[in-house]
Amino acid sequence: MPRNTSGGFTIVELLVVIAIITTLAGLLMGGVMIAKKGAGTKHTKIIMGNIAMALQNYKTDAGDFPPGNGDIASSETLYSMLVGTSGFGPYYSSNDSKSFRDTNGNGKMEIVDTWGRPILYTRGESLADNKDFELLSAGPDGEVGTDDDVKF
Ligand SMILES: [Ca+2]
Ligand SMILES: [Ca+2]
Repeated sequence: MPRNTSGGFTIVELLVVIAIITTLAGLLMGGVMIAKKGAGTKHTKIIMGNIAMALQNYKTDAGDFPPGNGDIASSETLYSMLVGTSGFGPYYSSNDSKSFRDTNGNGKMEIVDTWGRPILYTRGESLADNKDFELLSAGPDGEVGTDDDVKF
């Protein structure tokens, strides 16, 4: 292959450099994505911690935790019990308008995770480890039952 003697780059050298830059940029983007994912999960855990605290306060006043079986209706019940002003509430509030959404469009709000999906609430004997309740987020992929789910 003829070598460029002017001190510049040959096409091959240029292609190699471009390939290296592309790879590095890809790695960097991947890192940013992972960091974003991690931040979202962390944020959702903080939301769940706050809900758990609100649930304890609710129980102190009401005598028991709200009912819930992990479906979206239970998320709506959770919202109305914690964010609603009935009884001694609200037990949970947020200045962030993205904290609450009506994800299924039935006019009843849910408390949502970082990705805008409802935080699922289960209360009952079916739970392992004698937990009083469980909070579940589908995580970054939006699917329940995968590795990235966030649980409390
Ligand atoms: Ca709803
Ligand atoms: Ca998931």
